[in-house]
Amino acid sequence: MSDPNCVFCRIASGQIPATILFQDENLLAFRDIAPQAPTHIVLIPRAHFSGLNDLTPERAGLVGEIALVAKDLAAGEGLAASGWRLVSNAGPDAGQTVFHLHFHLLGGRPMGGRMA
Ligand code: D5M
Repeated sequence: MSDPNCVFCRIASGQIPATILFQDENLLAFRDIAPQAPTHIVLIPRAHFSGLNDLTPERAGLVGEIALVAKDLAAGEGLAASGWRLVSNAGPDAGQTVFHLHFHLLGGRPMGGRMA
């Protein structure tokens, strides 16, 4: 369930520091190291799997949990009215670089029609 070579597993286990904003037994949320917007938060399950390409019915509940935590974090960042985006890159063409399921919570600037 954890990959010692995975940067997000290492953040989840405390081996790599991160600015952690939320954690419970299933999930972790922390600020992105290379923010693409004034608010850029990464949300992950603690369980290691590559991303949406490996989502199974058994794991699907994690996505709902992530969305709920994202909603609360967005509100805490003052983004509820201005708007925010929750996106997961699945595979190389989408720009996925870390192969542990994660969602980006982005906000604090207009994004218009751009997806990221
Ligand atoms: O997004 C992977 C994201 O992970 C990218 O926005 C940078 C972020 N990242 C990578 N390493 C770290 C650490 N150590 N702390 C915080 N954020 C990190 P992708 O969708 O795979 O391109």
